[in-house]
Amino acid sequence: MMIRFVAAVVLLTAMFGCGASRAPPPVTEASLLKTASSLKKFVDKLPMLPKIYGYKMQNGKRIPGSLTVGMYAKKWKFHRDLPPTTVFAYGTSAATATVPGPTIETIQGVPTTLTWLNFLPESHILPWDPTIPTAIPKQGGVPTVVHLHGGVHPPEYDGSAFAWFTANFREKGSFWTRKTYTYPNVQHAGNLWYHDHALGLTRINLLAGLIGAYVIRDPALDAKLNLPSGLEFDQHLFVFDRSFNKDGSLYMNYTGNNPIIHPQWQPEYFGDAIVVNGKAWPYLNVQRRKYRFRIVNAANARYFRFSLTNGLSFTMVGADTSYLPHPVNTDSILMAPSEIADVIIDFSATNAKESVLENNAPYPYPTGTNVNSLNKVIMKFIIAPGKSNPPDTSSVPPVLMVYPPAIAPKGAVKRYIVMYEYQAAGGPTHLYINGKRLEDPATETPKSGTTEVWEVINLTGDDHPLHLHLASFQAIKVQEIVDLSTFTACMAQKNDSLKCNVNSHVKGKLINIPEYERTWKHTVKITPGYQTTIVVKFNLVDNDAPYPFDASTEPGYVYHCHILDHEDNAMIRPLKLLPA
Ligand SMILES: *[C@@H]1O[C@H](CO)[C@@H](O)[C@H](O)[C@H]1NC(C)=O
Ligand SMILES: *[C@@H]1O[C@H](CO)[C@@H](O)[C@H](O)[C@H]1NC(C)=O
Ligand SMILES: CC(=O)N[C@H]1CO[C@H](CO)[C@@H](O)[C@@H]1O
Ligand SMILES: [Cu+2]
Repeated sequence: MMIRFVAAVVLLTAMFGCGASRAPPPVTEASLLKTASSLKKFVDKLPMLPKIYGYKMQNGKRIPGSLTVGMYAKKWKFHRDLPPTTVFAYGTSAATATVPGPTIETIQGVPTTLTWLNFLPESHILPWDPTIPTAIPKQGGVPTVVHLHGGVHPPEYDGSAFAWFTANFREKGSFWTRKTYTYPNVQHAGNLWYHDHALGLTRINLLAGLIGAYVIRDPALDAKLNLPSGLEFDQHLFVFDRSFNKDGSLYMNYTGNNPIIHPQWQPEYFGDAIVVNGKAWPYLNVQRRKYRFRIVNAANARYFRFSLTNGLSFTMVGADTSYLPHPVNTDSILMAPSEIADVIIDFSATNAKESVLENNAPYPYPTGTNVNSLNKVIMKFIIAPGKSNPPDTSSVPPVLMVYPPAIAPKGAVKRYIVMYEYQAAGGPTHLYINGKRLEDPATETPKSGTTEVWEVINLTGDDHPLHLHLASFQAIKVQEIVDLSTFTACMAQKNDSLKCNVNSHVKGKLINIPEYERTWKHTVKITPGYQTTIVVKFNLVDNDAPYPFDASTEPGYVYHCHILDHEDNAMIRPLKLLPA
C-alpha cells in the first residue's frame, strides 16, 4: 500500500513538475459548465492588443529593428466576474505582457531581429503527459520555443520543436542553436502569428496563453488598397475556447481518455467559454462604418463557423498570409485552428443597434457535438447611432492582389500524405502521418524553389488542419474516396497509397472549395474520407522567386496537423528541403 502510494506521488511529480504534486482539483463537466455559464456575456470591453514595432525609423526610412519579448507567468482577468487566472503571457516586460501577446508590426523587406526570453516558473500551470514525445528538462522549468506561423525564414529561426529552452537557457533541446532569431520579412505582406512550438507541450503552452499576432506591411500597398486602417478601424480578433475552474484557474483534464497508455493526453481540447483577445464574450463599441478585422482561430482544436446577426455579412479580403484576388462576400466563414480570416465588416449596412458574432461549427468538426448557448456566441458589436465621425473614407477595391496561380508545372513531384488515427480499447492512442513519427527520417524532401503536388488523405473521422512550415499552398481539388473500407484496410497493411491503388479509389463526389480559401495559405482543412489535392510552393509566391536564403540547412522544417492535441501526439513530420 505504502509503496504504491510513493510510486503514485513520484509519477505525479514527474508529470506536473516539482512542487506540483498537488492533487487534481475535484472538477466535473457539470461544475466547469456551471462556472462558464455563470459568466455574464458582453460585460468586458474587447481589449485592443498592444503593438510593438520590428523596425526603426531613420531619416524617414524604415530600417531593421530588434525586439526582445519575454514569456512571463502572471495573473490575467478573463472576465469581470472570474477571479484572476494564472497565465503564461508574451510581452516586453512582466507588467505589460498580455494574452494574446503584443502584435508585432513589421515591414516587407525590412528584417526584424527577435530575442525570445523564457521567464517561466519551475513547473507548468497545466498538466502534461510524459508518455508522448515531450521535451522534459532534467532540472525543471517550462520548455518553450517560438514559431512564427506563416513565416518564410531559414530553418535556424523556425522554432523547431527540438530547439526548446527553459528559463535563463538553463536547459536546451537537441536542436537549440541560438538565442536570437532574424525574421527576414521577405515574403509578401500579410497576416502571421507567433506561438509556442515546444515538443509535446504545444497544446498546453498555447492554452496557457503563449500566442500573438505578427503583421508584415507593405505601406505602398496599404495606401493603394485603402482598406479601413488605424488602431481603431483595423484590429485583430484572437478567438479561442477555455474552461475555467471556479477559482479562475485554467482547466485542462488531468486524466487521459485512455489513461493506461497516456495518463493525461486527450485527443481534443474543447473549452466551455469563448474568449476574444483575452476576454470571455466581450463587446466592442463600433461606429456605423467599415472595420477591418484580422480574425485568428487560436483554439487548440475547435473549428469556428462565424456569422453575424441582424443581416450583416463579411467581405473577406485575405486568408492566412495572403490577400484574395477579389473581395469575397460571405455570410459565414469556417475556420480551423490556426487559420486567419482578414475581413471587412460594414456596420453601416444595418439599422440595428448591435450585431453578435456567432458560431455554429460542431466539435470535433464535422461530426461532433452541436454548439450550445455558450459556444454559439463569440462577442457583440454595439453600433453607435448616427453617421461615423470622422466619415469613412476607406474602400474595398474590386481587385486586391493577383499572385501566380495554383498550377503545378509539368513533371512536378507528387507526394501522397496519409493521416491516421490509432485506436486501442478505450479510444484513440496517437495519430501519425504516413504511419511515421517525427523522429523517423524525413521522407518529404522537396527541392528549394520548386512547386509540388501533395495528395492528402484523411483516414480518420475528423477534419484536420494541415499546416506546412515555410511553404505556401492551396487546395485545388477535394474528391471523395470510394470503397473507403477496402482502401483503409489496405493502407493499414501497406502504408503506401500507390500500392493500394489510390487512383482507382479517388473518384467520388467533388467538394467545392470556398472562394474565400482560394489563395496561398499556410493551413488547409483536410476533409475526412476525401483526397485533398494541394499545390505547394517552396518559393516566394508573390513573384515565384527562389528564397533569398538557404532553406536546406539544419534542423529543417516540419509539417503537421494544427489541432494541437494531434500535433503533440504525434501528427507531425519533418520537412527537409534540398538545396536549390
Ligand atoms: C477527464 O477525462 C476523463 C477520462 O476521459 C473523463 O472520465 C472525465 O469526465 C474528464 N473530466 C472532465 C471534467 O471532463
Ligand atoms: C505501417 O505503419 C504502422 C505504424 O507506424 C506500422 O505499425 C506498420 O508496421 C506499417 N506497415 C508497413 C507494411 O510498413
Ligand atoms: C477511412 C475512414 O475512416 N474515413 C472516415 C473519414 O471521416 C468520415 C467522416 O467522419 C468517416 O465517415 C469515415 O469513416
Ligand atoms: Cu489533426
